Amino acid sequence: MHIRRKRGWELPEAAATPEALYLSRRDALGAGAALIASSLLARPAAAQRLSEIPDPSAGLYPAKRNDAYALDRAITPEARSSTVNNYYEFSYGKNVAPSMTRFMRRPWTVKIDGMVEKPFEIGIDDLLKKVTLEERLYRHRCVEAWSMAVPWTGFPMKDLVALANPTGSAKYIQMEAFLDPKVAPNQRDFRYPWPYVEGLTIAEARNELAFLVTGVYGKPAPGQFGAPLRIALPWKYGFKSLKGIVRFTFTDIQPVSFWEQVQGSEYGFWANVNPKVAHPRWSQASEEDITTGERRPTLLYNGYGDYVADLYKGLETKKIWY
Ligand SMILES: Nc1nc2c(c(=O)[nH]1)N[C@H]1C(S)=C(S)[C@@H](COP(=O)(O)O)O[C@H]1N2
Ligand SMILES: [Mo]
Repeated sequence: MHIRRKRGWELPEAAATPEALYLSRRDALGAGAALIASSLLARPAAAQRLSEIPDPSAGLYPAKRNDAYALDRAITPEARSSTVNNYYEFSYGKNVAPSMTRFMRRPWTVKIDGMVEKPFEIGIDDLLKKVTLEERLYRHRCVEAWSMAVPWTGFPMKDLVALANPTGSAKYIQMEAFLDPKVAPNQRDFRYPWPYVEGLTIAEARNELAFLVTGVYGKPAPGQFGAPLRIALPWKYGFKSLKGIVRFTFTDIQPVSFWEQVQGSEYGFWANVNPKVAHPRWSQASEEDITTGERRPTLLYNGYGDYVADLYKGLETKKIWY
């Protein structure tokens, strides 16, 4: 089958190039083979060989599953969760991977700055040496009212907070995604305030559920899931779980997140899941499974209240739902 590069996102979802090809395409670029990549990409056999170029972190997978986080439903098949994504830097549609041809997972440097003992930068593979990866099954609830269940691999956000060693005056962490319009086509769209920014209180970041994600389905994460570093905050609407993170800034000022800047009347800082608080344009009472189409009632804090409700004691009547 000949798939011309340009046609990737014109194809119907079912006919799009399988994930393996995109993975190997990025591996090829990562290995500095950019010049030959475009000719190889048209030929699956050659791409197959390129896929043998190892991800530098591949040996860390699969990580041991932490059974504390059980699901009440089946894991969403990878074929579905890897083709129904939100990643506005690359596409405003849901099939994002075909728009990620220029994305590279390495080199990737993470900066830690602001109100910390000593600001520093660290390469993702050095960061991975300082933490222990584990697998967790989490449900994910997008503010658009769809849901999925995914086996993330990563490490607790509290371990990163410990490495950062924040000063006593830090109250929040601002998290920033990469900015590179050469790689991410929509970052040339000036209607949006790139880079994508999100924030947490330090108490939220230290909650055991806050999970920095490097892999999914027992291997390094494909680009559309936010490789090589994203966060999973399963009690909050999905837009808080930013992808492509390059910076954590500790601060005493509440961060103004991307969607808050774009549409502050609809999206705020807290964004905790609550079935009783409707989005201004639609109900949040139920959610739709992206694979089965099944509708289920939305649960307060997306069903994770046992872990996080204490964080919001006394704040329940405030604007912590959007
Ligand atoms: N950098 C960045 N992170 C992002 C987004 C985005 O557009 N850019 N979309 C968010 C939204 S709205 C959701 S629902 C989740 C989707 O994650 P998934 O594609 O892995 O399902 O990513 C979140 N993180
Ligand atoms: Mo979302």
